[in-house]
Amino acid sequence: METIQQGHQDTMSELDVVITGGAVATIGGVIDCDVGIHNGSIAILARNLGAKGRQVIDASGKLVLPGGIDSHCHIAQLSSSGLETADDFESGTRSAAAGGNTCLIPFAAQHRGQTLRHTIDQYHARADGKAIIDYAFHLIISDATDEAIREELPALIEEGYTSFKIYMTYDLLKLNDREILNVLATARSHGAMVMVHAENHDVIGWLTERLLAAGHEAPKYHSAAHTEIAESEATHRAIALAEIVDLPILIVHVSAKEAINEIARARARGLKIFGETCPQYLFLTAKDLDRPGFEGAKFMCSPPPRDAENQRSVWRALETGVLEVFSSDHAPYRYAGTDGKAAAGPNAAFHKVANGVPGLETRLPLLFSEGVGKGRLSLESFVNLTATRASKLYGLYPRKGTIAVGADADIAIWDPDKTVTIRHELLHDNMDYTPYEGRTVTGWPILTLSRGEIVWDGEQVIGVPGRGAFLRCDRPGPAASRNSSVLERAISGA
Ligand code: DUC
Ligand code: ZN
Ligand code: ZN
Repeated sequence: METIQQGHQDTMSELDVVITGGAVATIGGVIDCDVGIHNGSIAILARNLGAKGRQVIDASGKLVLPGGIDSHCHIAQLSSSGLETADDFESGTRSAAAGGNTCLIPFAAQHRGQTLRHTIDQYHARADGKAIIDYAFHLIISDATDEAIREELPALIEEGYTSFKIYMTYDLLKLNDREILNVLATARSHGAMVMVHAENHDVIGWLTERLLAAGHEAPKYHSAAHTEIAESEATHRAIALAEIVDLPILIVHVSAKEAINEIARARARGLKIFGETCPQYLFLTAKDLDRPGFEGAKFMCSPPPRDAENQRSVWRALETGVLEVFSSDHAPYRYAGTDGKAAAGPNAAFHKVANGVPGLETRLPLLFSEGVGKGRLSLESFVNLTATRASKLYGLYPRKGTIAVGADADIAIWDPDKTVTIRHELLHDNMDYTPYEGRTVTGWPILTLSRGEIVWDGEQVIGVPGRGAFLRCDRPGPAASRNSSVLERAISGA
């Protein structure tokens, strides 16, 4: 995209960068104005600022949006089964920047036997010097020891790790209900947001055993094993546990109608339950897992893509606000080679195949094209779902996720008319496929600025690895309890 360098001879310059002529998505709505940037922050929103900028970016006919925040992605993560994701902090943030993102919140994943402090140190070492855009961390808690819950978590929350994910399934990650209650109680006392992977472990295990005994090993049986009833049951239980403790929680990667109904019912009863979904539940179905041979493994993730009716339910939940966050759940395991989907063999049984699909770079264009382009979502909803809401839920607002004076100048300029047929060769990750190969979308981010610096110019990622900064998160306001737990009511006799 063309920018004009005005040079230092202009003594009237007081802004480092001015974006002129675009339609700007501000907190007050979409308005035609210029954006003035100074020292990496948004300094002014006004008309006719062009003459004041050392660098002027002409965004006429374009949309000027907050950069995306991808608040659920797995980067440089060692899975519990020992596989490392294909993307590290360099390739992951490169791909994200080219997809219009300016902030990632990946996971620092604890393995059993590790302290949380060791986990955090490990992930900082993986990110240091590599990231092109800014990042924070959610913790994954898989070993809920007394020490981790009573001592480490409070200290880490204080230091800016104010959200964590817990799992109700996966052999080496799952917490039992009592452990979940312990985590929720600590989150409540110290003001953190808990994200829950809600699937019933024993249901999945029981179905898997029987499917395998009947000789059903192909990728498509992953969908059958991860039945949507396992998801809705666990969603219901997670909400019940959160209600007992009196803590808002966020259910991640919601895939199906019944789980959505659980969230909607809880909210109708006045509980603060937040929900997230991902592109795979809008744009893929169980039929994709039934492609010939092992190809279906490319579409395996948990929960799995469902059917057209569930897709419609997920769309409706985004339109009506029942689901408020749209993330990628980027979990990149390559299709070819021995370090990804085929690590247990080229035709491994479904329960041995790494779960996850890539999506850092395609998340925003897919939702823009099918959501904003087809009139399902307003531009304001799109921005909320892909940036603003996550910044609020995870304690980064108002620094991130909004175009407002004082916020970081994290901005994506979109050409709403640019048509792109997604091909993996166009993307910037370290994967060897995209599940969206061949899909045509309209609307694409043509320039990404991170704290006022161009990191993606529409053709190349020019941000230098290491410029991305680690962000300490505040205690998220939406995680505040209602001060009425079952325990407190019992003790006070209320
Ligand atoms: N499911 C998860 O819970 N995490 C990573 C990828 C996936 O499919
Ligand atoms: Zn998960
Ligand atoms: Zn995930």
